[in-house]
Amino acid sequence: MASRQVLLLAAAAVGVMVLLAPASAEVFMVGDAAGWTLKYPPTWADGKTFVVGDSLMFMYPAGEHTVVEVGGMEFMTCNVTGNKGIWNSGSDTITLSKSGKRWFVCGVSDHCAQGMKLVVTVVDVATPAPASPPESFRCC
Ligand SMILES: [Cu+2]
Repeated sequence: MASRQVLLLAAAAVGVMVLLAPASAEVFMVGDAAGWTLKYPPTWADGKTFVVGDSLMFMYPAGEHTVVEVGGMEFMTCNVTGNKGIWNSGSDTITLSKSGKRWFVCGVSDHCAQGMKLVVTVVDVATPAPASPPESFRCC
């Protein structure tokens, strides 16, 4: 009888772990159909949840735009000097490797001022419950 209860508990524990397991990493196509162009919709990121491990894919005609990672202050003013990184292949995938805010703008001409700017807030995955066994497992 006791062993049966343990089995049930174990099954329940596995079920909980499966439910809490992080979903596989998502790849977000920045701007969706508009891509990373002057048609980039400024509200694109609204309502989206970016989780550590997800990535952003910037698609644009190479040579016409760039992706420049900047700080929050630079983002406000479209200042790309002292940037944290530049991508210009036209098909740039940037992995969101840690939680926090990241700011991206286009570094070409006045495109940033025209709306080619993206801020994302990256959140940690909901962490599964600690691995310590339930009370009943420890007992004799
Ligand atoms: Cu541009």
